Amino acid sequence: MQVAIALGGNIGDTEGLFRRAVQMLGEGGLQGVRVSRTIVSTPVDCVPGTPEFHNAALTGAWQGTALELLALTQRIERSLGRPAVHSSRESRTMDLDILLFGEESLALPELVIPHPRMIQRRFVLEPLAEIAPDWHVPPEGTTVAELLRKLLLARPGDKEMV
Ligand code: PH2
Ligand code: MG
Ligand code: MG
Repeated sequence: MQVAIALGGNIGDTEGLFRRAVQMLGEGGLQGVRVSRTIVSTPVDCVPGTPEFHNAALTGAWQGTALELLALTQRIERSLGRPAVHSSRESRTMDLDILLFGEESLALPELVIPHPRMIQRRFVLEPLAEIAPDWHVPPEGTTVAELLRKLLLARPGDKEMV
């Protein structure tokens, strides 16, 4: 299955940590990985004073289940210094969010795909559009490029991203 994952972090050597995460995903079985450029983005839904984030996206081919991929991403987050229990509003060394799993939709207690907030987040869609503009995002099947275009039209003055 072709999968897409978002990378984010705002503590430490984020570029080095991203490289390490990509390497560990490959070692964990993700094949044919393609990684976007990294962007610098203003924190969204975080407490005032939160440092700016680095964000990127990657795609690859995964042979296992979505939950097996989730287990791998969580293991990598922890080994790169993120506590097991962690609020989404806190700073972090490494956040790996599964965005897309083919064109499947999934709603389990521990994993919802497509990632519920991805279509509102420029820091997700912009890197993803660089490597996977034509991916059809369920449930409507709108492409990533089109979702990004709509987001930018809806929020022309958005200063979310530097
Ligand atoms: N991640 C969050 C909350 N806010 N803001 C930016 N700019 N980048 C992120 O990766 C991010 C965020 C929760 O995962
Ligand atoms: Mg996240
Ligand atoms: Mg996360």
